[in-house]
Amino acid sequence: MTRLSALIFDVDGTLAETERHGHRVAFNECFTAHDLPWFWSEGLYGDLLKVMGGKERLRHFIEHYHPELQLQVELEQFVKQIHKEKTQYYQSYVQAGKIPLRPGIARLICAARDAGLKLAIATTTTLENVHTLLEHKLHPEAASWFSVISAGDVVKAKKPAADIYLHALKHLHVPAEECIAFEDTAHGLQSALKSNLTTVVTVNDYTCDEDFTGAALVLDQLGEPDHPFKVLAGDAGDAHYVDIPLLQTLLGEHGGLRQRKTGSN
Ligand code: XBP
Repeated sequence: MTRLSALIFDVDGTLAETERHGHRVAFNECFTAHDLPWFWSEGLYGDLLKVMGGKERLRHFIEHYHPELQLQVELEQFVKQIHKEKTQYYQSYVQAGKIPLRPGIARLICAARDAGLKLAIATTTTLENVHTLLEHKLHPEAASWFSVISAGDVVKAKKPAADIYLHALKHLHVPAEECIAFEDTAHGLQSALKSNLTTVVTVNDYTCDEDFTGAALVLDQLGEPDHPFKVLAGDAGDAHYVDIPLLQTLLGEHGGLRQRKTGSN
């Protein structure tokens, strides 16, 4: 049976619920600071989330909702400046303890370390946002627990392109067949599947209606011993929370199926 060697985590929506009350609020605070008459409601932000990447999302918003602005500013410089300031607001929220890790994340990461598995991150957000979240919400040294943190502009094509997961796999020095990825969006799942990764999805209230075809397991959250998960798709056997034995079983079942489908051995 294929050995489980590494876990690869998405960040926003997977490690923590960072979008609705984090990035969205930070963008709005930034717009106010610049006297821009813009407000991203929770509903509008849900639509804008279809565009991965904060800079790409802001550029999409301007091009589609305020095209006239493109003639008034140097767009790329404007987007970079707003995004840089937004990142500072977002980090202040994390540092103030406003954005907790999702259930099961700290427990599973510690269990993976105890089991000698490698850890990696594959995310669209910035490297500094990942460090801030890990160091404030997991452990001051947590960033060093990860063999590789593939983040943001380290690749040109954002999710659903495979690039960010392929970057993480390249620096992990572990074959995709020995890894499991964790995601929360259909875009993220597609990126992981294109990288031939067995993937566990934990939905959130922005993504619960998305198409997760191809995921090994779809859950409401990773679960804790006293807070069992809800299985939305796939087979978790008798498990009530995600632990290393369940992931090893999933890899054996799903990883083998993927190899037979792709003819890779
Ligand atoms: C989700 C994203 C990110 C965040 C905002 O990333 O699309 O862009 O919404 O972060 P993940 P930035 O791959 O972790 O799900 O503004 O730093 O891009």
